[in-house]
Amino acid sequence: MQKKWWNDKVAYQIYPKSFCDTNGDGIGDLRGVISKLDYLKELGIDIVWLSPIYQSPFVDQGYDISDYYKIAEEFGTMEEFDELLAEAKKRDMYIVMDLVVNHCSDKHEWFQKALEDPDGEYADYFYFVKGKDGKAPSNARGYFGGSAWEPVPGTDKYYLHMFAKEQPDLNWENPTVRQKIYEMVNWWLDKGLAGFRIDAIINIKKDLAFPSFEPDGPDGLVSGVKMIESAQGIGEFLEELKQETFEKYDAFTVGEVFNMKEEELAEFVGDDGHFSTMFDFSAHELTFGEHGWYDAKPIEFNSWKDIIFTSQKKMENVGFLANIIENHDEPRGASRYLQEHAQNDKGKKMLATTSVLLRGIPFLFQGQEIGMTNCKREHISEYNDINTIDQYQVALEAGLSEEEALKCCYENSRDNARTPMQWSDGDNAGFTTGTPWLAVNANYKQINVAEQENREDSVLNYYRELIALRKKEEYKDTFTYGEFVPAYETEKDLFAYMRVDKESGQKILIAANFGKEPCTITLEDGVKQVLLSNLAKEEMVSGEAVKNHKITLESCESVVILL
Ligand code: TEU
Ligand code: CA
Repeated sequence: MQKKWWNDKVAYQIYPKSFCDTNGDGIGDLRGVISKLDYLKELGIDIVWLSPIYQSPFVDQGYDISDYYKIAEEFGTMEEFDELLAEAKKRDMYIVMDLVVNHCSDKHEWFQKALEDPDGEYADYFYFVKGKDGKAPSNARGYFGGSAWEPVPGTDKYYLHMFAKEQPDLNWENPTVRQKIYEMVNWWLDKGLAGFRIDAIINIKKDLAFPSFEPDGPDGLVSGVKMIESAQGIGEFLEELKQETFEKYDAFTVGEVFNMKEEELAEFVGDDGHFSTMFDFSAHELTFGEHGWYDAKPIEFNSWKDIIFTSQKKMENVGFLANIIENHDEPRGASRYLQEHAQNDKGKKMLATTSVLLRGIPFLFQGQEIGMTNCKREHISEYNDINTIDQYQVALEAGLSEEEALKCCYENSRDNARTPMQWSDGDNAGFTTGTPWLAVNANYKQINVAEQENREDSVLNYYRELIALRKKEEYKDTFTYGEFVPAYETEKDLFAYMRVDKESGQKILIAANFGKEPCTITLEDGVKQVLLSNLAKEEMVSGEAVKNHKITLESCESVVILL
């Protein structure tokens, strides 16, 4: 495997709208991001990914872009963005933007022109397709519910939208569209951007026959994913995109890829892959309900561990995945992956340890470093997310009570991660002096940066130590390139693996007890040092505990040991 500049980096996702508001309008902004760069630097972050900051009507929180060349005025100005780039550079940090090019906003000039002249040039920027027997071309359902087709007013045509109807899909089959996208990507890279996180990219290749399938719900529709899965040849688009843009700049790219065909792994993220890396969503996919959030499955420890181990192993000679426990589309990792007995600081540190030291690029999501959790709401009207509103309806239609449907949202809503960042125990968690666009999580009095900043045993300080350990000169190669070797696999409730550097022979064991009962393991001969311990018990830190080559991990205890 070829070594690349980003291999040993640690990344952090900012959801700008909820990160830090500096002008009191209740919306996070670029000034806010700039003001927190030192905080991120101290945490050990190299790469900062910003969720979309382009001009947008915000129907889907900026994932509906109306002008790719403008900064949303809610967030600030292009000058401020340039300042952010410069400030990041000063600190040896890299800014990565979100690239949303499967679709744009219906308010984008291209779409407006297409509507004006549905037989003209711009109609071909989108999928304007004739209906069948007065109905939509197919029974595909959009990700946010309802038909993926919307009538084009005054015609017998429909336009395709995999997401909301305000997010028309761009026609990648049209070479002019592709050229315009490449131009735009290069324009941003020319500014000094380090790369992109690439949104919903698997959707860009459609099955142009637009077949209908057996319905999978009472609405008579079928998940749009079916149509995407029956499409062939996405690789050509992705290769062209890479060659025309990223490759010329040695940019870092991370794909948001669902439903990839297993045999395409190397094509996607191998040495000459379409992307530098892509997110490992395998754990998250475990909970996918067959019909929606209402039949989502709870996380079961062993399958969770297995699936992470499996994806670690399959990547071994291929490349790197980007490891996450949460993002802006997911519930909070601490609420999702930790059982009740572990939903505390110990558990959060343990989860951090197992995740950050995996092979791959760690991506933290804002607030993860202080252990932010899911957010309880009393009524569906307190949610903002378009997906949540739809899934609530789906749950009701499936016969759930309002209370039950609300519980599904509590467990799955994308708004769980989108509540404002908890900076302090002051008004609105120190996020804004105004009214936040989305209410803060009531637990900000207990969970906030200010409180954790100076408390030695806080989750925040643990994350700092953990990331520093990963980057420490002596261990960096092992944590970056070292092999992933499962350990103590028969110990129930134990999440343990070794990172092994084949060249130097360095071996580091990571072991975490997710269970309620203590767990004793025998260590190999030649234990050298305890590098990190989440409980910081005296005998563990001093190395006394490992002397006999046997250690007992109590519930929620994790250790990192140099062997
Ligand atoms: O998400 C794409 C996507 O597939 C998600 O909608 C996912 O299916 C869903 O969240 C289930 O967990 C990306 C963005 O991350 C998301 O925020 C956008 O809403 C979406 O694309 C459309 O741009
Ligand atoms: Ca603001």
